[in-house]
Amino acid sequence: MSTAGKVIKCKAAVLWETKKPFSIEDIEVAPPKAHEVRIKMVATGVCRSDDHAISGSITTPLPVVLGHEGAGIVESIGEGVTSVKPGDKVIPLFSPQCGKCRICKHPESNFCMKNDLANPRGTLLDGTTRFTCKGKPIHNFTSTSTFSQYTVVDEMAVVKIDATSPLDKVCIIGCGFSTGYGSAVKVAKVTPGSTCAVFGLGGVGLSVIIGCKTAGAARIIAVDINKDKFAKAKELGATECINPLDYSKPIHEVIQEMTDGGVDFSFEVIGRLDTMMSSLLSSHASCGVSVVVGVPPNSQSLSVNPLLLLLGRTWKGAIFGGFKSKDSVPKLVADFMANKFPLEPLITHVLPFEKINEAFELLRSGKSIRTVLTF
Ligand code: CND
Ligand code: ZN
Ligand code: ZN
Repeated sequence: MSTAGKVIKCKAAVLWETKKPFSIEDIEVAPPKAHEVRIKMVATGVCRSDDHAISGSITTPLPVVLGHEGAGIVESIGEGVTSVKPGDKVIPLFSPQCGKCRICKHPESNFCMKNDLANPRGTLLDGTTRFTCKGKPIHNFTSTSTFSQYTVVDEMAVVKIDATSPLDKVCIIGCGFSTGYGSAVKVAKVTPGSTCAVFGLGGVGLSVIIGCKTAGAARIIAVDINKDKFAKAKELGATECINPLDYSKPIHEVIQEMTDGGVDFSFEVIGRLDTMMSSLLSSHASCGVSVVVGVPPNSQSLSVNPLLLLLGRTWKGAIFGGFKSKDSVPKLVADFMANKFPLEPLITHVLPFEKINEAFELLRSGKSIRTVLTF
């Protein structure tokens, strides 16, 4: 029996308070309004940014359904939706692409002005949410909210993908893979024969390594304080792995000595101010490009001597690997289907959705790269 036009009762992981586990709740998901799409989630990855929202390091209105790295099937569409239809396989887009704003029209930039990331309202575009639980409205997260059996998103925040693609794998194209890979190939524009350093070997950092290798980097220096991450980094293309805890001097000095003054491209993929500075200093003072990928803790700042940039070094950052999401995600899925890059090595655990708290424990303890939750 069709559920279109009806309220759907289903399970979702609700975060009622920061620093607390999720509660699996029975929620109601209202039908999509005009220009909105209701999606039956099939799989979702667990990214550190969701954990930043749990810890309060990213501020977002509560209570909330988190999750931004999912894939699913369109259940129904609101009036005026033209780019997807019921039955389509789709990926929700935490960094949307409205196609009309100044940034969407900019040839290089990708951070659509309709995003709900910079100053989160925790709602859809119309300022309301389609989720309720125990009579209370539950907020959205980053235009996506994938930790629910059903979610509703704005049309600008969802894109159709290849009907034959495996959703339990391509879900990580929704954030971790694309963010890391794009940071190398699109934001830094890593060049053949270059030297790179990647700080942080989680799902995003390892995807930076895949991007550096694809771009033809000659040396990829992987940096992490958890040596258990080194084997996978090497499997994916790292040529050297170093642990800052093994050295008495600052790690940027070690990297400068290893690379005749600093790498061509460095990436911070952890989300800490001290490692953002180490990454910056590891890039060559005159020709280096350093990219901030990790999300820094809420309202904290770095003090930087402008001389660090005056000699020619470039310091930049990007959301979602600099990709315009609606344009790029279907192409990335097609590239995965054509074996242009692997996703399987990044997925170390697959768990049923109900075990979401376990998935976060695996991430926090450094035992997982990506856990994919299946519905
Ligand atoms: P995950 O936690 O899996 O990986 C982080 C890695 O950093 C782990 O392997 C840690 O051992 C390592 N680490 C921690 N502290 C240090 C340290 N002091 N020195 C060296 N290594 C250390 O995280 P993830 O890969 O899911 O995400 C990484 C960051 O990227 C995180 O901040 C997340 O919020 C951010 C991100 C950004 C974007 C974007 O669009 N820019 C999208 N998604 C996630
Ligand atoms: Zn993410
Ligand atoms: Zn836009």
